[in-house]
Amino acid sequence: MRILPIFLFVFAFVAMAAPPKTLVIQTNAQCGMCKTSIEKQLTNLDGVKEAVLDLDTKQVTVTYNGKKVNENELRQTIANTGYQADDVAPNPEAQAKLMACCQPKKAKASGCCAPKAGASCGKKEGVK
Ligand SMILES: [Cu+2]
Repeated sequence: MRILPIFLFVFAFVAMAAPPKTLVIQTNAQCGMCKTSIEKQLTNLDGVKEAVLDLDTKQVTVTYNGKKVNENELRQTIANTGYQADDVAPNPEAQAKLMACCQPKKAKASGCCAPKAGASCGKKEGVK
């Protein structure tokens, strides 16, 4: 096994350099407010460089330092904000505090969710 030492060397080198990792997490974000709060909570974490949520796919792409924060912590942060994160269920208390339209069960009934990023849940699109 001559390749193993080489592999370990490369691995050690890569670990030292700590290039940013990227993780895509499936959430259940409903609107621009969901997007803002998920991105904000993630970027508040030490080690997270960037978090961008795509409202079309509801996936958030996180760029982070794998030495400072791990995948489970990223998902847990989203769950603690009140949202689904892959197979991690949302924290029920946090979810209950979200705007009604940001909660999956109430979202359809209230119909107030703003479809675009930056828009507010408090106002219906196109309604004064
Ligand atoms: Cu929302």
